[in-house]
Amino acid sequence: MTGIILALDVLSTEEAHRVVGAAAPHVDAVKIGYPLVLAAGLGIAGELATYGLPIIADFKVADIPNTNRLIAEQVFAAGCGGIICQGFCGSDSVCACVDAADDADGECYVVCEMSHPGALEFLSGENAEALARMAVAAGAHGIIAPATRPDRVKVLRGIVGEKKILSPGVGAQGGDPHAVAPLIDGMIVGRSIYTSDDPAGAAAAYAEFRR
Ligand code: OMP
Repeated sequence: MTGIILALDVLSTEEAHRVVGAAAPHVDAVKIGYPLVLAAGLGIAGELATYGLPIIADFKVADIPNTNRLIAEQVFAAGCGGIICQGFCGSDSVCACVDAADDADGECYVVCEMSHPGALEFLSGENAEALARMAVAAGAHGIIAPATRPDRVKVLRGIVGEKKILSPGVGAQGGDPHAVAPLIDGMIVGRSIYTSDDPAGAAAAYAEFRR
């Protein structure tokens, strides 16, 4: 099953409602992060939850366990159903997010390999594979892996088994949705939907990957 996850990196409450109001019937979850939350406040999570879609907080949490837990608790209390954390701080830091997610009946996803070219400097190859193994051991609900490198998603799938793989990098970053769709559980799509004059139509263009 591949779902479409709308990456809502817009910069105002009004724009957030305009895009989600239009695109909601064509997507399966909404991902919010620093751009929107710094502009509109964390309360936007609860507002967007009224559209009936799970809200994933992409704060790429990367701190000591205590701080990670405090961040994650705020995220779930605000109405989010999922959180994205970094893995490179270690398993205790990841476990803090996983525990907070479990307590809230939510989900925690660990970034293993990123989609941009700079990821090849540190966040790919053996490092990414070690992060994926750690994410599984930590009880994470899934990982983030790059749609820009389907071959790498395949390798990481071999490590995480049935865990969810959410994958950004199609559209504006040039990843091929056809290549990655069979390998993943969620396709994260941002600019190619939210910069469109017709966000509903732009989101509907990904319908063939929802199955
Ligand atoms: P677009 O490139 O506009 O489709 O947006 C992609 C979204 O996925 C943005 O919100 C990024 O912050 C996020 N993202 C990546 O692009 N690459 C990654 O490796 C990881 C993420 C993420 O964790 O969501």
